[in-house]
Amino acid sequence: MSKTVLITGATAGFGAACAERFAETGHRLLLNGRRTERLEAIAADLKTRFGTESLLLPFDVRDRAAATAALEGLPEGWRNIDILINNAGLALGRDLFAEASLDDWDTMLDTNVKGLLYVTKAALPYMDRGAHIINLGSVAGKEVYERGNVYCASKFAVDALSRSLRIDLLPRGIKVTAIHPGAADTEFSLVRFKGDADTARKVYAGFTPLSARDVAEVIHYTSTLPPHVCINDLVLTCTQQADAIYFHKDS
Ligand code: NDP
Ligand code: 8X3
Repeated sequence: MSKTVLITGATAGFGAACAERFAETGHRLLLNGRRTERLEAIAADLKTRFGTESLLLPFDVRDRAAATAALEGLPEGWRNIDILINNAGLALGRDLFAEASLDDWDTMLDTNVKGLLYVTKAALPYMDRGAHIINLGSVAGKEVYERGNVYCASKFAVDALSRSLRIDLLPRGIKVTAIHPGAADTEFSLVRFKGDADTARKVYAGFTPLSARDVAEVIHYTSTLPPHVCINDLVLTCTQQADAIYFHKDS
């Protein structure tokens, strides 16, 4: 059965890969991100390849009013969301606490935590029994690492919110899954290191990281289980990574 899937941060990385994966399996898409041209290109490509119906919701998840207006403004026929993938997020900087930028901290907390809250609150009126919320946490939300400070805190918050949302939504029969990937080669490090491609590339040197597609496959899998089965919490890493800190790199 075709479902309606709302994906935040669908212009790149896991979000774009999820758009493709859910399109391949016949679902229709509500695509969010700030870069509208990318959303348009992705929707056009998926339409051509899979006949996918997409509706674009280009807003900044940090903007509470915009999130609410976008969901309240859903046209007739789109006002029922089966799957919400709260994926939009970022790290900015990898600095010791004393040296880190307050602006970076604000952006990470506003996007990764408050953005997720705003979108979820705005989407819930359109989610019925059997719907599914999938939040992107991180291994950085399971263990902290040096210079991870506020990014880790934001992902620990995603972990806590996923667990507490699951409890609060039990009576409504809405599933909540938190997915916690390890290192994955997307635009994540380019964003984190503010366009420094050399530093970004070095993050993935000496091991084979997850790809966006790997993560999208797992996210998609969690959405295919019978109505009475929910994967609550799932950590996935590449085989050369054990947790947020330990890697076995090629010599
Ligand atoms: P990318 O940088 O490749 O993609 C991030 C996406 O988030 C983009 O589509 C971007 O779109 C969107 N986004 C960022 N800020 C906003 C905003 N304010 N409003 C709306 N959309 C926004 O990163 P990934 O795909 O790797 O990351 C996706 C999620 O997975 C993030 O939450 C990240 O923290 C998490 N994660 C990533 C890991 C990794 O190693 N890559 C590992 C574990 C978790 P646009 O710029 O167009 O708005
Ligand atoms: C992204 C993975 O290890 O860079 O959440 O924090 S890590």
